[in-house]
Amino acid sequence: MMTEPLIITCAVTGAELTKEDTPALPITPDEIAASAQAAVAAGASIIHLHVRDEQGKPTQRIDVFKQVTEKIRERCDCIIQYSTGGAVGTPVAERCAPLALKPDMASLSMGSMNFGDDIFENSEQTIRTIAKAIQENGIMPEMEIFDYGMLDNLQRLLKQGALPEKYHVDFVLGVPGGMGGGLKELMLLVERLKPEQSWSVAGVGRYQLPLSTHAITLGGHVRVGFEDNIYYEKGELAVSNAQFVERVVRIAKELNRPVATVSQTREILGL
Ligand code: KMH
Ligand code: ZN
Repeated sequence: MMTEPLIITCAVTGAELTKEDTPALPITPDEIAASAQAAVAAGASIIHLHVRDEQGKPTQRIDVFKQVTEKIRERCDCIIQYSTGGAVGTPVAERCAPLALKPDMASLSMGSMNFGDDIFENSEQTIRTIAKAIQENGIMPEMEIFDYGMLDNLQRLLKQGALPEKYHVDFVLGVPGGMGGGLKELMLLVERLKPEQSWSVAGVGRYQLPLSTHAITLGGHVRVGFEDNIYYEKGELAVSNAQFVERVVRIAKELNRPVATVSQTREILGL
């Protein structure tokens, strides 16, 4: 619905990038919290959260998630969504560990895929294990759909009762190894959802800007941030996560789509 407030998610750091890729990447707990705060001040209402250890390596350690969550909460009100994807190769038990902290939301990937040169493993057993931990902790999942067949996995597992019935859908398009990020690809996916199902799109790299605009006009929601894209324009690195959020807010305004506050986001998602 074009009148429904637009939910902006910011994926502030991810697990696959380093400061070598972009010096603006937030890595320490204070950097991540400050970057989240600035993204929220710019208009984001959900923070998709990965954290790093003392060496800057991706980690699913519960103590680090706790510390970063507290730092974000001290700075601003927002919906915090923990990653259960972790980094490629993170064992499933580690991926589930921070869920004990009961964040508002958690991501849940719907299938295995190539991920650049790596393999992002999400066997049915892995999905069931993570889904169970999400459900037991009363968390709202966001289903990460990287490819067309992952919607079939979602339907099948739902029918089998392996997934919570209430969820948000996020299409992550443009990962090398997953589905491309054109409008046709997005339409194929969106047309399979029930009209009342909330969805967002995260375009990777050069797909981020066009897909964000498509989602705004189609009545979907938008995810931006360094996890998915480090370039503001071709050849020009972004200076901050907030810079991406600010652009989405400007486009939404031009297209007459209001931007959701945190409480409106809670209402839309039924949190
Ligand atoms: N790091 C990627 C391999 C998620 O957060 O749930 C997977 C990922 C998905 O980031
Ligand atoms: Zn992620």
